Amino acid sequence: MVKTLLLSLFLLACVTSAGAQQVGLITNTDARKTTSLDGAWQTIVDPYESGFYDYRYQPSNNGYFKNAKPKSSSDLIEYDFDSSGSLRVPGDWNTQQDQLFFYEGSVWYKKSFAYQRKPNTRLFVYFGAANYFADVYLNGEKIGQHEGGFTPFNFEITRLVRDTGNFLIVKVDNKRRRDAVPTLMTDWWNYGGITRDVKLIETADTFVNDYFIQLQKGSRNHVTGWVKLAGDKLTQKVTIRIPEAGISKSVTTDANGSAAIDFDANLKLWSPEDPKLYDVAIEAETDQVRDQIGFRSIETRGTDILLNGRPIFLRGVCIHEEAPIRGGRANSREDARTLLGWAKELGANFVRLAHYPHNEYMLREADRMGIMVWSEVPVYWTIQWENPATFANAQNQLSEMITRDKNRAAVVIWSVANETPLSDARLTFLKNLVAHARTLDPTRLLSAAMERHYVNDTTQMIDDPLGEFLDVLGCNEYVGWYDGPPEKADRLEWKSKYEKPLVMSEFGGDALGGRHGDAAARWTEEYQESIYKHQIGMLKRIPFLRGTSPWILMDFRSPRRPLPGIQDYWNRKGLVSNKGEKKKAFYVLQRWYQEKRS
Ligand code: GCB
Repeated sequence: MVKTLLLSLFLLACVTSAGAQQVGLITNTDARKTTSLDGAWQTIVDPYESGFYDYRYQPSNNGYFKNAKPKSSSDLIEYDFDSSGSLRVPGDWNTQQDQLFFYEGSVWYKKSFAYQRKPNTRLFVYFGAANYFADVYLNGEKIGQHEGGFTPFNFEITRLVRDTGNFLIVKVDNKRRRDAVPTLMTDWWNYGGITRDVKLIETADTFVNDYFIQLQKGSRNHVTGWVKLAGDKLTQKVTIRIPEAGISKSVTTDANGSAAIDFDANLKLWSPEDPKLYDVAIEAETDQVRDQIGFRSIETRGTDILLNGRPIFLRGVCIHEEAPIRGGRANSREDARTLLGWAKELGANFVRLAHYPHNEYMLREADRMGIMVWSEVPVYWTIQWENPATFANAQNQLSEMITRDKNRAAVVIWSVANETPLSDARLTFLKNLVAHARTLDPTRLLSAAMERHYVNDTTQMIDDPLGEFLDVLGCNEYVGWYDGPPEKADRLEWKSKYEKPLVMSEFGGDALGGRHGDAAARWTEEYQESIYKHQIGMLKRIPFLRGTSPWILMDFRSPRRPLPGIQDYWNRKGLVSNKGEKKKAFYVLQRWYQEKRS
């Protein structure tokens, strides 16, 4: 009963997650029959949205989504995709065209394709992400819209698709809005565009829409979850097979296409030392999907974090989705390998993927490389806490993040917010997000980067009321950078109202790679190195500290950082520069992580 309720809540979230779609988000898309729509898309930059609104600012029936062509030489059509420019998908527009570097507004994208759909199949168009708001049209008809720049969505196009001459048109708008998530003020680049892969997914008439297969909370040998079919043959036998572990369990889906999964299994557990993944097959009568899934338990006991029942320290680092070396939004498996490879070299067993859900390659690679992940939604700084639409949007982004990544063993923490100022409305908002995350996924730990404050010159207190609802306390602090000199850390004590583990989710300072000088001189590698040395001294004295993720692995672009010659619109807190050079502080942290390992 409880399980059915949880499942219906989950599916409700999926269905509402992408507007008018008939089925929920399709997960594990790599295991499906897909056709990539990546590559060059024709684009029209539309700062006044005149392809969408008429001159009275009413939505037009005849916008650019019609892809109209003049029928005669006297016909007036003021746009033409085919002779306009093009942009690469996946990719942000800012780093593809100089004149779009600071652009915030709408760009229209068009891709033509042919598709011979086989009988008894369904076709969907799937977007890994488009920042921030997408209106999607096929062959001149609107098929849906999506809000939120960092999570996937799909729309069914079975009935609209033709054998030849299809044109898919997407209006992507990255204008910041006060009521959006994130809101107007952030410290990262608002890269616009279709920033992740786009694909057509062909499925059987009735197909495995989604599934959740993980160890039950608190158990190391009991697998629970569910499977959900979409289509019209909803009652079917579905078999879950893990051949390597000799497991084959069959269930029958109910009239809604759902069945609970529940069996004992003797599995080798996933861990950073041995990131074991099993081939798992989900075999319905009409469709089969395969996945690689790891099994591990994650829980807390007092101030400890337990992985597979044993206390663990999260040796981490924060990462933004900034592409190594070339800059722009990261979007490939190779980007993921480079970033996570640096984290490994640092001695990390953990990364905090800030400040929004990263592309799926990151999670897949983390699974393979044995790196635990903290994943979060962009509920950042000054969200409109009292606005129900803002809450619905945040909740939806949380649902889409959990839906996509809930089967990744690497994910150990979902985080609902970053540095949000205390108020009753904020507490209600975040409490509700935490509760929502727990209904979707009862197995992961919940956290947030919270507020903390000084009770006297040398004592930091963690008593943010949000702490009561979290499993792991997260705190950001910038002692040595925004808060006094690096030596200030030497005298600092940390106190917590809660008997819970703390992850110091940010600390650090800026250094321009290659800039050397006195350890007291800002922007030098020596200053940053000094911050890390004093920080580590302080961190060692916090009795309830169970993890650290300093800010940040690599420099990242930010419009808030204009200082010429030093920042040039980059936040320089990276341990690695945007060009890939390791700064001195990298080695300080590496030494500490080596020590913690042995
Ligand atoms: C923070 C924020 C992070 C910023 C960082 C900074 O506290 O969480 O998004 O980039 O400080 O560099 O100021």
